[in-house]
Parts: sequence; structure tokens; C-alpha cells
Amino acid sequence: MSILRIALGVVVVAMLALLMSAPAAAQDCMVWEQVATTGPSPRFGHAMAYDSARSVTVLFGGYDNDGRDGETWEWDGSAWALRATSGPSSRFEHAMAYDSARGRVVLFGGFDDSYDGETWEWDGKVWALRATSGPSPRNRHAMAYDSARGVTVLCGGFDNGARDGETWEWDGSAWALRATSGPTPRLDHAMAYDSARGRVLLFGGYDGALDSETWEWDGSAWALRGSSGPSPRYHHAMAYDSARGRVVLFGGEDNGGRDGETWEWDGSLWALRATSGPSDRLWHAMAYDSARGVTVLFGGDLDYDGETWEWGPDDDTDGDGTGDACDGCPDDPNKIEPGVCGCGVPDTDRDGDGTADCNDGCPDDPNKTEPGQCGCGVPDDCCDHVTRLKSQCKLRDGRYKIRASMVAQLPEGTPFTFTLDGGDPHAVTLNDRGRAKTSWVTLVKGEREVCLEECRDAGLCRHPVCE
Ligand SMILES: [Ca+2]
Ligand SMILES: [Ca+2]
Ligand SMILES: [Ca+2]
Ligand SMILES: [Ca+2]
Repeated sequence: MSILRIALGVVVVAMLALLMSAPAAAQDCMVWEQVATTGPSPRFGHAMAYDSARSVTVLFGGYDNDGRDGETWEWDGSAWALRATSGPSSRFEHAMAYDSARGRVVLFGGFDDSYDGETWEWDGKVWALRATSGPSPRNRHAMAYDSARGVTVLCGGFDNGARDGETWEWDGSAWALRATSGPTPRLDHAMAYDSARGRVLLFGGYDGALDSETWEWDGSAWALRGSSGPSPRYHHAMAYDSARGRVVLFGGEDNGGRDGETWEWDGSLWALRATSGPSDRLWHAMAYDSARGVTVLFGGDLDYDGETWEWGPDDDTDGDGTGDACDGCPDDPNKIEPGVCGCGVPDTDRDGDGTADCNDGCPDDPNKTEPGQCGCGVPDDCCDHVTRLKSQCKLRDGRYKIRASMVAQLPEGTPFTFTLDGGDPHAVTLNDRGRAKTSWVTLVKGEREVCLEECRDAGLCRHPVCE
């Protein structure tokens, strides 16, 4: 992918992977890659949203080493650009979502020396203050844009010192209070809109204790979808990967401290997808870049992090549709597992006998996997089909010539081996009449032994005499 790549393997917890409904496909081979170290100053408590019309991830605000920040930055996949320094006051712990119908990034609330209740919109050029009424001033809430209904959904937060459990919707001109029941009043949870299923997903947060509940909002009511999955946590971030139909969750803080896990929700279950990637952190922000198919993460943590990471499909070096990290043969476009023959060698079994060619001593003989006594293509009872075996020795020009011949009811080309006195092998093959012959020239007198070597045990030997 790039020279900035930090190779970090993806650890899939096998038991959880087994629970995943879909088989691992190319698009499931996901890896984290650090893609930038420069851009916005290291910060936490900022917010991000992806502007799909302009194909940029928009970042606003946060808390950096100088305190509260009021900068607007955009990431286009290769570099960050500072786009504005005016607009909403410097703040952190606000929330943002992108209204794709109207082409506006919607920002609400945050803390700017006091709890804020302003609604701002960014059109790619300037910020406009759109409302000062609606949800009470608050921070540490969450927002997501419901593209089916064309509204930005807001839930929870810290309302002037108290945890809040309200659900509001912004339609571009006014806020409406939609629910006061559902998730318990909480803060520092995360939300993302699952466009395939038409649900806003909410996970975790702090409601007096760290929470691990998964909730869904369908536009009229909240439904609790369970409490198994990531450990109870808050200050994590989520984004919806629309190409893969998964909500991606990273990090946060649980009872064990800062966390660096990557989880995915497929609409029914959470699966732990990685434990390496960005360092353990909280208070970061994420947004899904639908043009490039990656989830962008920036910053986070009280140590002021300024890293940009992306969670996306791994490189596919051999172009076989399976990412390198999941490809057992990353340089063999025809295999994703070594199989029985190893990478680079096909596992084909062209004679269909259940033994791959690489291990089949007779790859074109479905009845044999070793040449055996009679060779490939010939049954091992070949000696039964030898109908005549002859040998004689004659003196010629002061030397002896030993001739051997055979006749067998076997196909043309069937191989045999003649030997003289147990050695000096001569390979022969049957002709189209089932015959083969050979000869030796020798000076040795006396009784000799000529054998059809494959059939020695069957007694197919002759004893010519040279005299
Ligand atoms: Ca591959
Ligand atoms: Ca491969
Ligand atoms: Ca075979
Ligand atoms: Ca075979």
C-alpha cells in the first residue's frame, strides 16, 4: 500500500470468527495501515464525518496541547489540508455527521468553556450557524445520519452536568425530540448508521458504570440487541463500512484501561477482528471513506496523538481476490492455501484418483499412484500376461551375442526391463504387436541368466548357455 505501512498482522479470534455468518471473502481481509503522521496537531475529543460528495473526511475541533481547537481539516486519502479556522468556537467533545442529501456536515454541541447547544453546518467552504435551539447544551453525545429518512440522529450526552437519555433528530431545518426512553442516560458512547438495515447502532458509553449494550434505533423506537461483544467501555469510536455491511468499532477505555481492539458488527453479532493496529487509545474519531472503502481514524488519547490510520482491505499482491494477510500463498494467484502440493504447484488430480499430481507417481493412471512392478498404465498383474519369453546365446565373430525377446497381451508402449545375470538392465517397450526384444554382446562363457526383471518373482527368467 505505501511506504508508511506498519506491518501489523490481523489477529482474528478463532472462536468469534466461527460465529461469523459469512465465509471469509476477499473484502474480509482487513488490516490497519498508518497512512500519515502529519496533519492536524495531536489531539483528542475532536469529531469527524465523511463528505461523500467531495470524497473527503472532515475533522473539526478537539483538544490539543494548546487547549481547545477550532480548526477544520480535510483528509482526501493522501494528505490533510487546513480548510478553515473560523466557524464554530474552539471546542471539543462535540459530535458530527454528514447529511448526504443536503451535502452538509452537521455539528452539534461540545464544550467551549461552557456546554454548547449550537447547530452548525459545513458545506465544504464555510461554516454556517443553523440553530441555537433544540437539544439542551451538551457534550459527550453521539450522532449519526440516517440516509433513508434524511435526518441526523443525536442521542445522550452530558447535559450541563447530568447524563442525558434523549433522542433528537435534525432534518436540516429544525430539531425534534423523538424519544426519551431507550438507552439509559449516558455519555461517551458511539453511534453509526447501518444503511443496509436502516438502523442507527449505538454501543457502550457510561451510564454510571461502563456499558456494553448494543442498541438500534429504527426511527421510531430503540431496541436492545444484546450486551455481548466488546467489553464495557466508553470514548471508543465507530463508523459504518457500507461496502462490507459492518459497523467498525475501535478502542476506547474499559475497566482494564485504554483499549486497542477492533470489533465489527454484522447486523447480528460482534466479532473481534484485530488486536493490533493503532495503539491503545480513547477519545479518537473515525469516519468511513466510501469512495476508497476504508475507515479513517485520527488522533485520540490524553497523550495527544496525531496519527492517521486506515482500516481497509489488505493488498492483494497476486491479484487473486484474497488479501495478502489472509492469503496462504500471497504470490500464487491460483491458491490461497498451500494445500497438499504447496504454493506455486497446483493441487490438480488429472486422473481423478484422489491423489494430487504432485504426489501421484502415475498422474495419468487412475488405478495406480506408483509405477509398481509393471509401470504406470499397466496393472500390477502384468506378468500374468506375458505369453512368451525366449533367450539364446550364439557365438559370432569371436564374441557371444545373447538375444532376449518377449510377447505379452498388453498395450503398446508397456515398459519392461530385461537384465543379464541380475544386472546390465535394458529397458524395452512393447510394440503394437505386444512384442519387445533386446540383446547383449559378451565374452563370458557358460550358463547365463536373462530375466524379465519386473517378473523375476514370477519365474520369468531364462538360462541360455554360451559355449
Ligand atoms: Ca492474494
Ligand atoms: Ca494467492
Ligand atoms: Ca491422481
Ligand atoms: Ca494416479
